[in-house]
Amino acid sequence: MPYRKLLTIQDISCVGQCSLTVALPILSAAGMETCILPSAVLSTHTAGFSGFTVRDLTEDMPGIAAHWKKENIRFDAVYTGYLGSKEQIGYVQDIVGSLRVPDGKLIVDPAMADNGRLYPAFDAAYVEEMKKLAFSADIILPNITEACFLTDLAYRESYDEGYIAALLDALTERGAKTIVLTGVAYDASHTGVAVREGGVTRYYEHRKIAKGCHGTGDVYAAAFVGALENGFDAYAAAVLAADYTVRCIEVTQGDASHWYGVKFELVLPEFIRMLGK
Ligand code: PXL
Repeated sequence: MPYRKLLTIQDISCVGQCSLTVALPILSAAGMETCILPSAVLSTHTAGFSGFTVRDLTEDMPGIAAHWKKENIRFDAVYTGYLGSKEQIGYVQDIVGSLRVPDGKLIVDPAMADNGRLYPAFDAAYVEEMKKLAFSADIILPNITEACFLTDLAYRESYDEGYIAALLDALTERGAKTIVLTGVAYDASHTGVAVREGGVTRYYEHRKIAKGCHGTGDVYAAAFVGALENGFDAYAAAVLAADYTVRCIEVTQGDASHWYGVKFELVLPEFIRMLGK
């Protein structure tokens, strides 16, 4: 594969193994120049720590983008994750419109919700903005909660294949192109991912190891993008990312002090091998 330059836009949670502290090493390991645009700087992620600090970087975005334009910098792909504010989503759309190469992909992880709820920083107005970004993307990676917020369908704890098909249909009707729906679990000991591409849905099921490991959505999305940009198709990238994420959870489980993230670094050599490098 040719050497590629990717831009990822998400927050820096200084401690907590999520967003940029996960995406940057994983995408670099996948052999890409990984440029970053931090959406915010937080002392930790917001899922389980209390009293975290947040500096929203929305105001810095137009100046950074203007400088990149002046320097004629362009990106082969753009991958967005947790963003800092609803205003930011407009800037992100400008950046994608002006700084992505013509056939470059936009991959959006609408990282805003889990377990039936929005993350503390977000509200209904944010969801409306995220719909615009997500439905303009080439590929989206929502979990079931995020898919519900994007489609206004009711969230369900337990469901069958009919419910998942209805979610995928609703996302498609609203403009989603390729969909990688994560955390699709039909029984308590398994989970998996449903990939809809070109009207065809394929499901990859794997063992469910632990309940609700923080940061695994970000590990998954970064590994997916890394595989995709290495020439894997969406389903193959979704399978590889699932296998890698499961391994990350395996090496972390059993260490109760490590509740806030997964030890993804320990499995990077395996990830590189999975990519065939
Ligand atoms: O993993 C998603 C994520 C990213 N960034 C921040 C978060 C979360 C999830 O809670 O709080 C700041």
